[in-house]
Amino acid sequence: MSVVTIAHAGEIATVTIDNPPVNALSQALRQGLWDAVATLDADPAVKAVVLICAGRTFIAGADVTEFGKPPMEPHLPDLVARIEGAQKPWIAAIHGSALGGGFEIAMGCRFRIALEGASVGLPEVTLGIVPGASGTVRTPRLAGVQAAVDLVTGGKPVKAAKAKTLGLIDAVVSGDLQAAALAFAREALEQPLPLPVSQRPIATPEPGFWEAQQTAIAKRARGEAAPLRALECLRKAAEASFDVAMAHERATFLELRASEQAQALRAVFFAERAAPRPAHLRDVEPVALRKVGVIGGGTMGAGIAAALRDAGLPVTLIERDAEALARGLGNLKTIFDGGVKRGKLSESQAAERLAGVTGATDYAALADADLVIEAVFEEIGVKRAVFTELARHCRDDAIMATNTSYLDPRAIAEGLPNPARFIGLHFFSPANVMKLLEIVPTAETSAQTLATGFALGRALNKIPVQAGICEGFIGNRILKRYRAAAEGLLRKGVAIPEIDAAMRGYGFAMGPFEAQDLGGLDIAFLQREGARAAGQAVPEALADILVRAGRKGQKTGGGWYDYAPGERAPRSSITVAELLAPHVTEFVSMTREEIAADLVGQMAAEGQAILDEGIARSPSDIDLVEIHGYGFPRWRGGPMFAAQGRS
Ligand code: 3H9
Repeated sequence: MSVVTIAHAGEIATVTIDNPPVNALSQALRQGLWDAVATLDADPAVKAVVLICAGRTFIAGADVTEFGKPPMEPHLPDLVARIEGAQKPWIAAIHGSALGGGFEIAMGCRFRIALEGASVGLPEVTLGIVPGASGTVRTPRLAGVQAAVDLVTGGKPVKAAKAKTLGLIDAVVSGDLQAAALAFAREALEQPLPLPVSQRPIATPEPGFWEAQQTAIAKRARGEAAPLRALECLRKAAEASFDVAMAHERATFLELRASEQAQALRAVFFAERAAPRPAHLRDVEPVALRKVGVIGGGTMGAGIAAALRDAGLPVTLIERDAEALARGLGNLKTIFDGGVKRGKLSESQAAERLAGVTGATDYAALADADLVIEAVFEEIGVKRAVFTELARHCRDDAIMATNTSYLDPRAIAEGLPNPARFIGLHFFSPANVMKLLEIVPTAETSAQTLATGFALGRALNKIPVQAGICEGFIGNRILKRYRAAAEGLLRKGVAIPEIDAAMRGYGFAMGPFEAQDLGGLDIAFLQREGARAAGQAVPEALADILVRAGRKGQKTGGGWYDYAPGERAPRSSITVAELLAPHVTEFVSMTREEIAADLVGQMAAEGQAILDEGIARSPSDIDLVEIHGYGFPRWRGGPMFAAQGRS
């Protein structure tokens, strides 16, 4: 079947695009639309054209799978111009999302209407590029420079109602989109037509506008190229002619499309979409999840319960006594109240989320749970006791998960009557915010249990990644190597602030030492001490020296840095320099680039070991773990992508 079909309703023609899954602008689709313009221009009976899409969405953008290949005719900017120049007015009828090239096509139309719930946007910067078919040139003509800057440099789509307020669309409709579009078209034909978007003027912004935007965006972008290049294009649109701005945008688009950042972001884009549905589980039916139990209402348990509630799942929260339960429910309330404060939830939504949590101190309350996630203290005896209770009270087919981050899940599952339904589900704190979910099967875990872990990941809108069993799984194992490597540099005489600055320069929000000061040095210290007590040969870390000196991070007024009371700004510490001096054996000089290359290289080397041992299934899984769990800059593609790029 053709991806573009034409139908007639009186003097209005409807062009329907049907190019699953998301009506991306493949060459065939561009050609189909190109030809449709000619066909309809040549048909004297047609007075206006409605452009509408089949399936789940309007055009979601250029076909990203074509980005690695040479551009093929008809080029998108030419197609947008052709639609705008058509002899009959075109009306874009938008449902789902009109994104990137999809919204650019819509801007080529004389009118845009959208269903309530639809959104429009220019997410190109999230792919390391700028809009390449007039997004930076037409958007300010429709909505002014401020809205255009927000839309294009931020990459975040806006909902129909806001799009209407901004002038990006002409009407928001409900019900039958096609009928609404036909009615809109008939009415529009009664009025004089508005100017094509390319012919509209752009109001000149206040003096200093561009400079202020540049400063703000550079700060936010932390080395990511596309947002600033997009700003440059928008400025050109405001200051030069339409044609000059178009040429500038196209050249920038083509240059960035071939850049390493864009390649990295494309790889992440596809890895993220592949992650929730791994090929090896394609034919395995997950267990239906209707009711979930969470054991433990501490930071982690409450975060997990909140994530489940955000996904609409009823939750039973179990704590050991009434007091702990009250604390756990209080933690949940704090999370939802925070959502209200940040404008993410209404008061009534927050109340509804909390009302969906049933607190209990008796495991019998879990009799009808389909899945139970344990999030209690990281101590093997405590965890085993929980699973003994679960085995007694849960249904035989209920899935039992541990949220352990460092313990061996096999040891936790020992003695369970039906180990096929046991699995590790490692959330990251705060669990209702962080996207990463490490899914850790044991040898006994059934395919159905594993598939259910992924189904949960999808339901919670997480990035699920399968990990094998080793200390720290994928993410914490790499973190350990990263920290050890950073300490290695300290031993060679590289200064703490230099290392942190190098990693910030690379694109992390924080360097390794600042991050430890924020999170606390004691957790990893206690793990090392535990391993030592169990007879393992764990070498002395520099962090151990600090913790023994009472320096556990910001919470104790000092860790790798000193902190003035009530302040979070790190200050170099003479005490730390003195404590560590005996361990500094060399004085090497390294540039920040060399520092970052060294540390990222070590992360990648650990990643390679993890792959070789079969702990991770692919390099892109490791990259997703680092990006979504550890703040690795997305536009670098992850340590494995970065290492591959260097070789
Ligand atoms: C652009 O437009 C540049 C222009 O300015 C200039 C050009 C000259 N291409 O996300 P989902 C696939 S840049 C190819 O799970 P949802 C995706 O891989 C583009 N494929 O669906 C997946 O495949 P599979 C700007 C694409 O319902 C399937 O579709 N546009 C594309 O949760 C379903 O995807 C964007 O960045 C694509 N553009 O969400 C929009 N998009 O089933 C990116 C998706 O084989 N897309 N696929 O795994 C989205 O944001 C979401 O897909 C959308 C639907 C919100 C539309």
